[in-house]
Amino acid sequence: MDRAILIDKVREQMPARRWEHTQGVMDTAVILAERFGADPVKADLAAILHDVAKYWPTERMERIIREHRLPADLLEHDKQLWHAPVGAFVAERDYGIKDRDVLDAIRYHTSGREQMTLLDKVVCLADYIEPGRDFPNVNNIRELAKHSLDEALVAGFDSTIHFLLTRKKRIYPLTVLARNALIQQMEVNE
Ligand code: DGI
Ligand code: FE
Ligand code: FE
Repeated sequence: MDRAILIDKVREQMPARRWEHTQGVMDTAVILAERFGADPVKADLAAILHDVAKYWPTERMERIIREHRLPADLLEHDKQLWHAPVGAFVAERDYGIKDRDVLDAIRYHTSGREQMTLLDKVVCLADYIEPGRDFPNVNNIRELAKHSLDEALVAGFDSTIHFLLTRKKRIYPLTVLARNALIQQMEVNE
């Protein structure tokens, strides 16, 4: 699918402010890809689609998770997690995306995963720090992102985990695995 057509279709799936966020993620993901050596074309494509299912009704996401056997443990955790794996499914089925790297970057952009690829990290971090984002510590994460992808991403997961802890919410296991693996990598690289 032509990029301009893809953009028009994805844009129709969300309110204007979410599209602005998506544009911020596209710009940031390309900058981070160039900075840290990921493929900027794949980063752009994953960013365009990353929140495609964000505004789908819960029931519609739940049906896809059940009927297409996406990880069942999602249903036991925060619904905010669902749009990422559902988005990857939709990107493949409805938007013709075949590239496994791009699909995985969409799939894991919220939770992270244990062995994140460079592209996964770039898209996940871009989602945290795009210019429209405003949450406690976002400026610190933006500073870290100038020199270390891993340090910035750990700080991003830390802020999410902190947010979940203060609200007495469960933490999805992949997020814990993602954070542990990043810290282990950083220790090895010291
Ligand atoms: O879709 P966005 O708003 O752009 O951002 P996102 O895809 O990173 O979604 C983040 C939301 O997911 C945020 O409100 C926190 C929520 N969430 C709930 N449980 C978990 C979680 N995020 C992670 N990483 N891990 C969880 O266990
Ligand atoms: Fe998202
Ligand atoms: Fe997002």
